Amino acid sequence: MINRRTFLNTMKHCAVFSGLTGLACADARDQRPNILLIVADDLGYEMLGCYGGLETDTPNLDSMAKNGVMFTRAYTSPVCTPSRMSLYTGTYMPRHQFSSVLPIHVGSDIAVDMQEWPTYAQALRAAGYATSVTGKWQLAGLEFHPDHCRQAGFDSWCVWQIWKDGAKTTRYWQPVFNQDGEIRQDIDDQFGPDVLTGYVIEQMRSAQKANKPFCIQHNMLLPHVPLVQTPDDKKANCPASLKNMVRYLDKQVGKLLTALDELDLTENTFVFFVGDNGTQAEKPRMTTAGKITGGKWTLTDAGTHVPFIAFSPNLIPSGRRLDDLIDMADFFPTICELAGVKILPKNGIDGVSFVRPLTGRGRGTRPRVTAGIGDDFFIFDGDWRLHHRGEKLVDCRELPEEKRADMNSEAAEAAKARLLPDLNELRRLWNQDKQIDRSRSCSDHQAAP
Ligand SMILES: [Ca+2]
Repeated sequence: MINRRTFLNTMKHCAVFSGLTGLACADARDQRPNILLIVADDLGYEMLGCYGGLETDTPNLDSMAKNGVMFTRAYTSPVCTPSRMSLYTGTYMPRHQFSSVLPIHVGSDIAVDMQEWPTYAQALRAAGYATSVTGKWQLAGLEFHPDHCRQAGFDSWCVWQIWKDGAKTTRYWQPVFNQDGEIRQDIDDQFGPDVLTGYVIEQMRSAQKANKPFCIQHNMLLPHVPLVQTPDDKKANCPASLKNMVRYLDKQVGKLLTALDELDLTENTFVFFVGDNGTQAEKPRMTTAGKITGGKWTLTDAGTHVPFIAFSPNLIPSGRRLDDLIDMADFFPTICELAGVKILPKNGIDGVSFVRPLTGRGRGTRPRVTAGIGDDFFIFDGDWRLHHRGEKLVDCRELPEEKRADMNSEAAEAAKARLLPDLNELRRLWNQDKQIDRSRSCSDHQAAP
């Protein structure tokens, strides 16, 4: 993808280069766009000011939305593992069947077979992208599978090693991070999220130096529990709070956008910011549209509706707010399309590219999204949600309020008839041979990382 500004800059670069060497410039710079995919941990859409959130301050994300594209209807499964499997592999939960949290935080040696489940990162790496990943790595314990990030398609990684020497470690203060196979020894006095921000900037810089486009999946650790004091809280002597952790997350996003500018990379980079599942909070959250209750772990709107902002002021028309439905599985084909990478039949993905709405060329083509946890999943068209379990139909026409549909109404009956074929297709996937022993998944919500 090239535009006028990129083209002119390239010509400028070529002129300098050929002037110095006396050689003609034969496409000295790889012009494929960079991808920075930022994934927040446990952040529902209602926590951002730009989505009507009234309880937090998110100036950087609000500005990113204002100068980018804000998708108002992005959905995913309500807990890490099923959501992230859909993100990496472009498949729905009933297909990949990793339906709850893998118990790597309690020392299990279970691992997702990354040959069986190809990722978008493998495809981009094979096409010459510099790929890296940070933060939450939920698909295997690195103590038992030290090369797992590489197998999943990432050249380099700086991830929280959740389990080490027979015990669970921490992500925030005294973080235990595995960088490219080694435990970082230099970060004891640092706040984990700061370490990751530094690593991402380093990765962008080194890809630029190597004249390679980069694809970085930055799995932020914030604002997942436990509630801890951020460095700013410590300075101001404030108690730990979810609000301040979200504020700190926002600040880290701001730092990354500034770094892109300083490296002169903004013009050729797509920045995506998305949540991996709904907020984990006991208390309701107020928004301009009403009160949001519940969140993570539940197959409700609050559990599955996540923020998704795209920012690339030079590559996409900015200042748009779109209600096209986005499913977490859609990032795989979208990223591949933006990078000019062909998706192979072996990938067998369910995702649908959202490049059309992203670039302002038309509406998205996805009519429905899905999400799942445990032994339930749903199909949702933006107004009605039909669940596998009990064929429960939920009326979502007045979100954030949702209510069980009145099956005596014609509208509900028609909605069920429309959604049932798609639900049955998901059931067909779900009833295929199981890829994993799901009894090994963790069902203890409190014990999850
Ligand atoms: Ca999560």
